[in-house]
Formats: sequence, C-alpha cells, structure tokens
Amino acid sequence: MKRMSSVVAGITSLVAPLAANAQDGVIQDPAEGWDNLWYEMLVDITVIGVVFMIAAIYMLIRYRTKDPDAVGRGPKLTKAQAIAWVLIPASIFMADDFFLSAKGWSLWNIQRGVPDNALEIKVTGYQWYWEFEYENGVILEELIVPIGQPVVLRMTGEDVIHSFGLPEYRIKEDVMPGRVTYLWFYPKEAKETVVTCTEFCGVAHSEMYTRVAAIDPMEYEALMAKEVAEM
Ligand SMILES: [Cu+2]
Repeated sequence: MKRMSSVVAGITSLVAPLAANAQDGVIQDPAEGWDNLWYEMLVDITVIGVVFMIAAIYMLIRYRTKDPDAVGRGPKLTKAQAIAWVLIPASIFMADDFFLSAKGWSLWNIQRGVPDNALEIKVTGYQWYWEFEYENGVILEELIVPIGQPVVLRMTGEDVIHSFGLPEYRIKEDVMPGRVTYLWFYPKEAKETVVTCTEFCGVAHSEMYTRVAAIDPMEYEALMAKEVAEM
C-alpha cells in the first residue's frame, strides 16, 4: 500500500509541471507534442517490424524442411525456461508500450491545459457550417486568429453531433448540442489552413469545411475594428 502511494506521488509529480502549462509562462504547443509522439511511434513500430522480419526470415531458412518425411525435434524447455521465454519478451514490449502511453498522457495534459492568455472564441456547429463568435460580439463564418497567442475554442452544436478538426494544428474535438466542449491550439506563424467537420453529420457533411487564417496581430486588430464598426 505504501509502495502504491509512492508510485501515485511519483506520477503526480510527473504530471504536475505539465498541468501547469497555463501558468509557467512557457507555452507547450500540442501540435509539436503530437508530431514528436507520431515520429516516435513510427520509429518504434519500424524497429519492431524490422527485428521480427529478420527473425522470421532467419527461422524460415534455418529451420526449413530438407526432407518431406522429416520429424521435428524441438529441445524440451524446463519450466523456468518456458516462463522466462514468456515473461522477458512480454516485459520488454510492455515497457515500450507503457513508455509510449505515458508520453500520450503527457500530451493529453498539454492538450487539455489551456494557457492563461488564450484568446477565447465561441464556436457553434450547424448543418452544415461553422460560426465563430468573438469576445467583442463579432460573428464570422471563418476562423481568423492573430499569430503568437494561443486560441481556445468553446464549442457547441445547434442540431446534431459534429467534430471540429484542425489537421494542421493536430487537434480535434467533438461538438454536440447541450454541451460545451473545448480545444486549444497555438498559431505561431501566418498561414491559411482549414477546419473540417470530422463526424458524419448529414448529406452536406463533406462541405462542412472553412478557412482558418492565422494573421499578423496588427492585421487582426484592423479587421476586428472594421467588423465592430459595421455591426
Ligand atoms: Cu458536421
């Protein structure tokens, strides 16, 4: 029990600095974390794949039948050897799985920990378009954000279930009626990307995409001033 609580304390201390994404001033970009994890997964499965392929080819050649009447004579393992052959490889693979899972949990913490200075925008999903409401009351049908500041989207659906997918920012989240969900992303450079609905939501689901523009903050202020003046 004591050991258990120290394990829990250990995990908590690992998680704590990440959960503080919002306060410590350094913003950890979820998109970067996602890319790193994806790269590690690819390296991981490639290494495992190559090792198993070499082992399989070796055994295919080494233990091939040379005579159609041949009878196999496998060495008989002792109980200890049999257990070791199960436990040691299983432990190695489990250690690797836990390592990647732990990295996934860390990334999840970053994805869910919204930085304090995030720009908040309300999103509503309709069949079949998105609507973006800014803090100053401006409503747009495209997502326009200034660069250099994290953006948090508070999202809900008006009709059916949708999903707000930002492939370039490596993030998505379900959007549904009767509930507010959120995601945040960090636009660091000026670029035009896209948001697509990633949950089938009716006949025009595939048309439910729109522009996401990350622009210079000065340009953003000018656009907002213009929009407010036209309200
Ligand atoms: Cu949709």
